[in-house]
Amino acid sequence: MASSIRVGLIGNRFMGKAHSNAYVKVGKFFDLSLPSEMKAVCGLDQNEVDAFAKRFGWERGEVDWEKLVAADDIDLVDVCTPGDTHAPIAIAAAKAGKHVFCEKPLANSLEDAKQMLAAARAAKVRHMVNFCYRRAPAVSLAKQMIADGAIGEVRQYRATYLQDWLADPCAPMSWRLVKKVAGSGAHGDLNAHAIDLARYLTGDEITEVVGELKTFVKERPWPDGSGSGVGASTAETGKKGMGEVTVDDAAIFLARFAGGAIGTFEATRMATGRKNYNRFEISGSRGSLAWNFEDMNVLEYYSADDPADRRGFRQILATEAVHPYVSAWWPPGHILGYEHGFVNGVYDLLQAIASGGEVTPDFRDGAQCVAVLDAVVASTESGSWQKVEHVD
Ligand code: SOE
Repeated sequence: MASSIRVGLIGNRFMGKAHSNAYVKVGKFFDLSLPSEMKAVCGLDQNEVDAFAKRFGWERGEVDWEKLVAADDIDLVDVCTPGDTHAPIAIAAAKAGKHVFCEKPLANSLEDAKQMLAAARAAKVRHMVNFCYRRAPAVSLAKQMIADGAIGEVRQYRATYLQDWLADPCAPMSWRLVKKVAGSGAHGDLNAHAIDLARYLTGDEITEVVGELKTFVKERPWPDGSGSGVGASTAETGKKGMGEVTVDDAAIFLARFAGGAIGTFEATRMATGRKNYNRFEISGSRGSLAWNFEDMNVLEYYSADDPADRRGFRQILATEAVHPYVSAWWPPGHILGYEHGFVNGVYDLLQAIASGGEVTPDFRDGAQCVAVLDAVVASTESGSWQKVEHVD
């Protein structure tokens, strides 16, 4: 029996920071069955990754992910790289007998996602995709309430995920705008979260979709390294002049669920004024639930079973010790933020590794999400409803 879970992280940008912070915090706030050890972090540049390792407390910095994945002192490989590298890294890690944690979307194609799932299953390792919004206490609470029947039968699911960092046509190029690297744009980046939340919350599968992907700004300047924000991390390419945007700026689709519900999904990086407006509203036969990440501790709940003269949406502040994950954190009313979703997720993963138990969302969930994403793309091309492949 191992005495700790030794982690190797690949990627030291936005997600690399969020995951590093999670490993720093998890053992300080949660009681872990086995402690985790921050062994190695891998990046593109040795000086940069060494500085990153020092800052976050990783024992060493590396620039060769194959070496990290094969290392004897690593039990869990955490993949925080762009989508085109998820499959080779995760498959190599599973083959080396390592547990794998991977950023979303799981892969840029369903074929890759299925191979990742097969490799993880064959190696009998734990596998998890980081859909971080599942672990916001208000979202976990919504899941429990739907399962308990609080809103009756789910009839309509509405998801809107709105950002605006590409609304300015001069906003720079980045890997996120290159199809070969990112797979797709707002669709894979944001609709992936929305699809995952829909599957998680309803416990149902999306079986058919029809949609539209749109690119409004078709070329953008390569960055000079002076910018900041989500899209400003491609200076290392050294590219100059204008670059071609090969992904969507916005993606919308309609969905049919196996259980009879219908849904609308909208993702965009062009919604001026909206920064990370990840919202769902679920209408059921006996009530509704609504949530918006921009006020992430609040769950809105309407019950048709309330007395007729008292009905109305109530706001549940999900900061009580009885709410999911909250007892590990602060007293009531002391709200949680973006980073807590990552810490809560890493806690669940480490506990599953320690116990040998299941953890979700796993690679099957990740692959099913990619199946929905791909079906929407196919429907855009065919102009008609498309069946979503079921991943076993
Ligand atoms: C950028 O669009 C981004 O950081 C996504 O990549 C994340 O998954 C999302 O949580 C916030 O927005």
